[in-house]
Amino acid sequence: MERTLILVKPDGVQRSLVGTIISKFEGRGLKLIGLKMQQLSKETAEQHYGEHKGKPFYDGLVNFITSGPLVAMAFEGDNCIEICRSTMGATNPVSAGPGTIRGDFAVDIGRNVVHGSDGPETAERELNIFFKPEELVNYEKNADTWVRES
Ligand code: DAT
Ligand code: MG
Repeated sequence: MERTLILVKPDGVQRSLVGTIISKFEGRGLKLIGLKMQQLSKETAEQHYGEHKGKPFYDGLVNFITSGPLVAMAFEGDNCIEICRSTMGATNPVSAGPGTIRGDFAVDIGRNVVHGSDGPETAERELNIFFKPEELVNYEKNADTWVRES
């Protein structure tokens, strides 16, 4: 079963978009299995964004993601990584389609309101940064038969 990490970044929290962003993923029928608010330390931010170390935007990215509280979520379900990425829209909001989170609520690549894991290995690594195994909840969702055929 696929799992993914989603973050409402500090800009999304400050702009009161937490509920709206959670609703976008929930509304598609994805199963929420973890949720918490926290402010990242520089060390945790560097761990999370390690793949971007050395890039010109790296320092700004670490400063931004540690600049205020964020909301971390875990979703579970077949294809949830790709489903979440398409719900988020393109990394640069200038190119994000209308109806996507970034397309509807962002204009700047450095303030793109949401993060989502980009593949199964990344998702596992990132979920481990934000959640202890026991913080991810195992449960049946009765509505799932109305969301997925099988
Ligand atoms: P995504 O967040 O869509 O997975 P990414 O992993 O390539 O995109 O980059 C991580 C974040 O870094 C991204 O959400 C915003 C920032 N970023 C990426 N490319 C950038 C650039 N060229 N200039 C400024 N910020 C950038
Ligand atoms: Mg990424």
